[in-house]
Amino acid sequence: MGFRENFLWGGATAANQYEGGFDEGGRGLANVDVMPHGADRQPIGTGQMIHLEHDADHYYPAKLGVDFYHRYKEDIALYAEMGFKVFRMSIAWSRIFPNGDEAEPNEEGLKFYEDVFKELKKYGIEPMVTITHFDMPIHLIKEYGGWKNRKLVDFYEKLVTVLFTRYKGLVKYWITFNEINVILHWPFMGAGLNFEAGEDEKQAKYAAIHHELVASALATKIAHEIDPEFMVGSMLAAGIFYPASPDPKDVHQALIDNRENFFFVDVQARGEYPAYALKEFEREGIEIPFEEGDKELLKEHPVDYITFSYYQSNMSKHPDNRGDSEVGSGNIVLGYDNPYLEVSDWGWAIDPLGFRITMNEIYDRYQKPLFVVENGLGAVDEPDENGYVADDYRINYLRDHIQAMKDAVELDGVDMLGYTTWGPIDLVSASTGEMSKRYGFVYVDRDDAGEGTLNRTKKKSFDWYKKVIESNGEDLE
Ligand code: BGP
Repeated sequence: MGFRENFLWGGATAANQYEGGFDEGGRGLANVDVMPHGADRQPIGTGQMIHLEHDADHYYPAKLGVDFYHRYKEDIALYAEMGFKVFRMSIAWSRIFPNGDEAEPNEEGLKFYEDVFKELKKYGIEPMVTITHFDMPIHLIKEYGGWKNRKLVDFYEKLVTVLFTRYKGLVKYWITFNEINVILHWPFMGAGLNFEAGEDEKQAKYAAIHHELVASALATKIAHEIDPEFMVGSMLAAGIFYPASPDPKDVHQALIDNRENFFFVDVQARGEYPAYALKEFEREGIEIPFEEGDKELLKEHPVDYITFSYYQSNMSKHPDNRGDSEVGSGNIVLGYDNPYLEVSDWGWAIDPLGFRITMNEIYDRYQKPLFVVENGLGAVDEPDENGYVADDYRINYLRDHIQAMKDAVELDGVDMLGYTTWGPIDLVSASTGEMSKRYGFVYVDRDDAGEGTLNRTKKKSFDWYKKVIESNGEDLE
C-alpha cells in the first residue's frame, strides 16, 4: 500500500530563478534575464511592454538567481542529506546555444550541466530535466519574433538532439516545456512574444503554441530514437476550476476554463487537436499553421508521462454571475476567490482536496503515469536571531498536500511516479521576481533588492521532509 517502492521524492528548480551566472561560461542573454523585479515585471512578462536589454533603472534578479552556478556542490549535498531521489532542474537554452541559431553548441555550457548531473549521480539522485523553463535566447526574439516563427522548431530540434545525445546515460526523465499553458497569460515569458499595436494576440499565441506542440512531439520522437528508455513528459500549470455555483451557466464556464488548460495535454498525450478547440478556432477565425506531417508527428509521438504543478484550485463564474467580483490571485492561471478556502500570504487558495481532485481529473482523462513536479507554499519567513526559520505553516501545507496525493494513490488508484516540491532551496519568484516569496527547506540570505550573503541555512521543514522521504510518505507528522 501507499507509494510505490521506488517513488521519486525530491525538489524542483528552474535555471532562470536559481542558476545565475548569466554572463559566465559563454552563456547568451535570455528573455528571463531582462525581466526585472518590480512594477514592470508583469507588463514585460505578458508581452505588453517591449524590454529586451538591461538598463540602469531596474534590478534583474535572474542575473544571479541564488548562484547555483557556483554553489551546485553545496546545494546537491543538502539535497542528498534530505534523501532526495530526484532533482528537477532546467537547462538554460542560452548556455548551450548562446544565440539559439549557432551551428555548434557551447562546450562550456554542456560541460557545466554534465558536471551537475555527475554530482547528482554521485549521491544516487536522478536528474529530471526541463528543456525549457520559460527561457530562450533573446536573439531568437529579436531576430525571429520568438515561438510564433516556425524556425523555432528547428532551433529547438537542434537543442534537444544535442542534449539527448550528450546526456544519454546520465538523464532519463525529460520535460519539453514548463507549464506550457502559461503562454496564454505571460506570452513573453512563455514564448518570447511581444505584440504590435493592433496585432491579433490570440492568433499569435496559438501559432506559437502550435510550434511548441510540434517541437514537443518532435523531441519525443528524437528522444526515443536516441534512447528508448528516455521518459519524455508534458508539463501543465494545473489546478482544477470549480463552478462557483450549481447554476449550469457556472458549470459550463468551468468546463470552458478547464479545457483551456487541458487543451495542451489533450494534444501532447492524445496526439491530436480536440474537437472543441478546432470548433473554437473555426468560429474565431484563428488559423493554426499546420504544415505537412504535423498531424502524423503529433499522433505518433505522444508523451510518456504527464507532469504538472499544483499550488491552488480555481473558481469559474459565468459572465452573467460575475457582478463586481474580481479575479483573485494565483499561479498565473487565474479564477475567482473561493469562500470555502484560506489563502496564502500572496492570496493563493490553499486546497489539498483540490489537489486530489486535480490528480483524478488528469488521470481519468489521460490514463498515463503522473508526476507532480511542483507543489508548495510561497510564504514570508522570519529567521530568529540564529538565522533559524520555524516554518510550521510550510510543513502544514506540504503535509496536507502529500496526504491528498496519498489518498489519490491509495484510495483512487492514480498511477503516480513521484513528487518534487517547488524551490527546495529558496529561489527567485517567477511571477513577482521577489526573494521574499520563499518555498524552501533551506533559507537563502538574499533580499528583494539583491542584498545578502547567499548563505544557506536549514529550516525546520528540512528535517521534516527528510523524514517524509525516509518513510516513503508514511510518517507525515
Ligand atoms: C510556476 C513556475 C515556477 C515557480 C512557481 C511558483 O509557475 O513553473 O517557475 O516559480 O510557479 O510561482 P511563483 O514563483 O510566482 O510564486
